[in-house]
Amino acid sequence: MTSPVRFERHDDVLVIISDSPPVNALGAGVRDGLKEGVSQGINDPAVKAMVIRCDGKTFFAGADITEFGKPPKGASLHEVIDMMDSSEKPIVAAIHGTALGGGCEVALACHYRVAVPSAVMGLPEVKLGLLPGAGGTQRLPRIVGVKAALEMVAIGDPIPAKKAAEVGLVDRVVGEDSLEADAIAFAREVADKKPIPRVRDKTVAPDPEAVEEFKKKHGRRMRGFDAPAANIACVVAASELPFDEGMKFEREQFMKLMTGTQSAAQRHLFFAERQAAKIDDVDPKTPLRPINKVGVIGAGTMGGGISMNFLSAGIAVTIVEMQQEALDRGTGVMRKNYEASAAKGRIKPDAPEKAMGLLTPTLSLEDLADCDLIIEAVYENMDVKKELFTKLDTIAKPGAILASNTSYLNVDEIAAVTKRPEDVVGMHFFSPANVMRLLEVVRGEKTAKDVLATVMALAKKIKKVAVVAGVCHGFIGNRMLSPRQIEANKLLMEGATPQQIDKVHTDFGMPMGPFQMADLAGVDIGWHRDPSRIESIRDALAAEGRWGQKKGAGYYDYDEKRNATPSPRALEIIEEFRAKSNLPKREITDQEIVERTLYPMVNEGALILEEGKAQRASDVDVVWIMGYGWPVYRGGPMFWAQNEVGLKKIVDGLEKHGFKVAESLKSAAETGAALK
Ligand code: TC6
Repeated sequence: MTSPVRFERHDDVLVIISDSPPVNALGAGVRDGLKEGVSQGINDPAVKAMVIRCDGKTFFAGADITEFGKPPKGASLHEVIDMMDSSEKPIVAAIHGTALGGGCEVALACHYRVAVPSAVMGLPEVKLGLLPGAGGTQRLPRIVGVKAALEMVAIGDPIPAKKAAEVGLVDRVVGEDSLEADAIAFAREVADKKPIPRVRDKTVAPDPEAVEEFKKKHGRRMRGFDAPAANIACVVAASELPFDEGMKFEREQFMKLMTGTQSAAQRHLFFAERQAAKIDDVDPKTPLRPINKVGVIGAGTMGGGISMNFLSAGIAVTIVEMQQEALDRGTGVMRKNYEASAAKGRIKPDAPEKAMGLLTPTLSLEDLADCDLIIEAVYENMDVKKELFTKLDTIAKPGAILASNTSYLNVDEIAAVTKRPEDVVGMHFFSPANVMRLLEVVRGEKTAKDVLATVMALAKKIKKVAVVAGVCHGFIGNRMLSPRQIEANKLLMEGATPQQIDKVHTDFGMPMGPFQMADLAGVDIGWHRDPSRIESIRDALAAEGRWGQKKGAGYYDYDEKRNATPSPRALEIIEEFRAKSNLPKREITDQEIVERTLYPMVNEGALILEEGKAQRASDVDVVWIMGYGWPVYRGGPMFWAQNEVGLKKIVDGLEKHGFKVAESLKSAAETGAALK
């Protein structure tokens, strides 16, 4: 097999070049090639210095994640990095694209680093539940100090070349189009400089204040995750221990993380996210429909949020409302949201003007005639949607994609009122639509393949993670939410409190439990609005005006800042309703709550897969992580069931509580096969 690494001599400089698409991950072949190249450079008397660079779109983007958990092959990254570090001839890393993880560690083991202005460098391993285990946690603080290192390793966001140069991570920012030539020239400049600067020889002062401040600042976002604490501990070790001891500590911490369930879950998500973009029966080369202008119907919270996604990506939007006042209010909220982001420095100061300049507000549906994609975000009612699509069919230009943001309704039924059902698709955004990353793309029976491919590509452009769902009530996410809610309500009837049930969910790692969610969404949603008809606890709360956060009262009581406290009145209402049922009140364990609220979600997920309403189990995981805050470190419901709990236990639990278990779940539990 030919090596992905080649060597080119430029007089006294040896250039070692990796060409391993798509991202020059440091797989066995690349590591072996690097080792061979560096060894040649060291041993060839005519070579005075070396340059390491990559072909393609990026410098090494990290270790090859697909190799993790498999038997080791070829030279280890440590071996290669040690060899580079100890070379008596200087090595220059020539960086473009994304020098990430192991790639950044290769650069750190080089004696010098040059980068093009568009390059970024970072140690994102923490996002995979890991730490930079090839010396990154020990070398980086020695260059940038404890404070900056903590941000880079324990949060994992990369920094651009200019910033890297400011903090001493990059020695020179070179020409965007002359990386190799500039790196060779730089290598010649430093070829005879002695001693060779080695990061390992530096020391870094401990900074306990910075560590405390960091923990305080990021405590919330790191909650539940193992990796951030391990990364922090390694950075601290870098400031307290000699290099070799620090490396030993880093190794121990790395192995702990690598063999734990969290990293497996986080790595699963990395690939699941990318896999979700692929549609089994659609050729990735399918020609896409051009989308230069998007129409959005409805300027409420949802319509406004949806529009912002496109405006932020530089795509013009025509937004339609029925009343001028609602239109003004909607566009006003969008402007305010942009301005707040600019004030927080999240977007450039001129971004709000730029985005709002691409927006055309109107009261006329006819103004959507030139749109390439029209998304309706109106009231969730089949008759309303049908009427709207009938009109759109007469207005939209041929080839325009007609999308519904429905979260439950039958997209085929909506499509059937048009003469072009092949152009109709569901685009289910999650609220707030400008923030939440999930997009469920609902594939109707007749949705054309190029429509699907176009919407999936567009999703990537607006930075969403899109998952294809089939037509069924609630698609993937909301369909799985339903059994959870049903069981949570039953548990209330049997004696559990909203607090107990919610706490089981938040302790599990969810951002909120079923009743906190009900209070946020509105207890009155879907309520029949007849206070004399009390058929459920929810009805009883709604009848008393306890509609949730917006009313300051629901399953919980709320203060003006919407902080929740347990509500004696809500508990009374629950008890009154419960007492009428004659159900005996009993102690309910937290484990029973897990078994009855989370296991049925897995069961529903299995049914969704059986019915072909999701393409793969990992898609279900992506939906629940991106759309509902399932803890990333548990990998999504299907991953959790298979890898943390075990399917046998799930099936036994479901049977114990009298659920009808999906056949596929039963057989996977028996055979040990993976859920597909
Ligand atoms: C590490 O380094 C640990 C070191 C310790 C050692 C002891 N490995 O994201 P894209 C694949 S941990 C294998 O769509 P983009 C990806 O699956 C690693 N494969 O492209 C996809 O495959 P598909 C630390 C990888 O342009 C294809 O490449 N590094 C890896 O939107 C294209 O990917 C990271 O965490 C990999 N490391 O973004 C960086 N990376 O086409 C991870 C990508 O078959 N990578 N693939 O679906 C990224 O953040 C992004 O891929 C990117 C490019 C920014 C490099």
